[in-house]
Amino acid sequence: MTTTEPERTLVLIKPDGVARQLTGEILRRIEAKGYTITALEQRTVGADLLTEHYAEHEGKPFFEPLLEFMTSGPLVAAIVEGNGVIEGFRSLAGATNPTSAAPGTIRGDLGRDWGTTVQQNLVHGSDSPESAAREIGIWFPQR
Ligand code: RTP
Ligand code: MG
Repeated sequence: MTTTEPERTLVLIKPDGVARQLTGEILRRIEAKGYTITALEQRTVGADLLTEHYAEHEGKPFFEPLLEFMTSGPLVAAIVEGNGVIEGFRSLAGATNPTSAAPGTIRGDLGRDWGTTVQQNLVHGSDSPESAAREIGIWFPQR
C-alpha cells in the first residue's frame, strides 16, 4: 500500500477570535479532528501583507472594512497538515456568514453577526491547493 504526502493549509484565527479568547478552543477543534499544527505564530500585521493575502477581493465593497478588521489587533497564523485538510478545515469552519453556518462548525457554534459591514467570522482557511501554497508563502515564507 502506498501513501501520499499530507496536504497543508493556511489557517488564520482572525482578530475577533483572539480578542474573544477562542484561540485554544479553535486549535482544540483542529487537533481533535486529527490534523497537525506544524507552524503557529501570533502576530499583528499591516495592510500590505493583507492586501497580498486578500488580493482576490481587492475592489469589492467589503475590502477596506476587511483590512481594517484584520489589522485591528493580533491574529494567529498557522500551517495545518493532514489528509484532505484544505477541504476538511473549511468544513470545520463552516459557512462564511456565522448566522447561516451550521451548528457544530466553528463559525456556527462560536460566531455571531455583529451587524458590521464585514463578517467577523473567527477563522480563515485556504480554499484550494494553489491558494494554500500562495498563502503559506506569504505568511511563512521560510516554510
Ligand atoms: P476566508 O477567505 O476568510 O477563509 O473566508 P471565506 O472564504 O469563507 O470568505 P471570502 O468570500 O473569501 O471572504 C473573505 C472574508 O471577507 C469577509 N467578508 N465579509 N459581505 C460581507 O460582510 C463579507 N464578505 C466577505 C469575511 O471575513 C470573509 O471571511
Ligand atoms: Mg476565502
